Amino acid sequence: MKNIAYIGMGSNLGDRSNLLFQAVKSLNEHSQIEVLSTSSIYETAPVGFLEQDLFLNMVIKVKTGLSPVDLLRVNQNIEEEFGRKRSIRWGPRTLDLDILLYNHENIETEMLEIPHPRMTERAFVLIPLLEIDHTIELPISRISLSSLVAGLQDKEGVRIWKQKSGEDVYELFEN
Ligand code: GSY
Repeated sequence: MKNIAYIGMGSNLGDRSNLLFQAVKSLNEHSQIEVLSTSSIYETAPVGFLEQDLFLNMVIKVKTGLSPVDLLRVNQNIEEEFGRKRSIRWGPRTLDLDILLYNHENIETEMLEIPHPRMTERAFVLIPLLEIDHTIELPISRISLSSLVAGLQDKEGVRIWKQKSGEDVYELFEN
């Protein structure tokens, strides 16, 4: 398992933290995925369609033997398994899993775009991502993500909901 990927996770319908827990657990239990670290959990104001409940968002770092497309399929299966509901395009959803980065690759196909095309505009992605690795850069562009975060307006709506303090990837979900 030699590939490193970062996955953004979000939920604003149902038992939000339990859905994030189930997603981390399912990914970690896959034979070709190891969850290396997680960010804290953040409660975030909705971006896009504003008339909806607050999200819980977090980012995880994984080591994987899967190709980007196979990792996408695993994410989609987990979203389905935990009852993904999404009636409005930018609206509420039970569980959303997005591959943000995969090694330093740039991928543009009909199915998949990596780096995730909207990640640089979203404080609810960049803040947890930088918490995991504050030196992270986008492939090719060498843009510093911390300088991008400073310019984002929606960062005011991103607050720690549960702080990560140790190394255990399940720590956030214990009472
Ligand atoms: O891109 C994921 C879905 N999504 C989110 C989200 O996860 N968090 C916040 N705060 N706003 C969002 N708008 C959309 S669409």
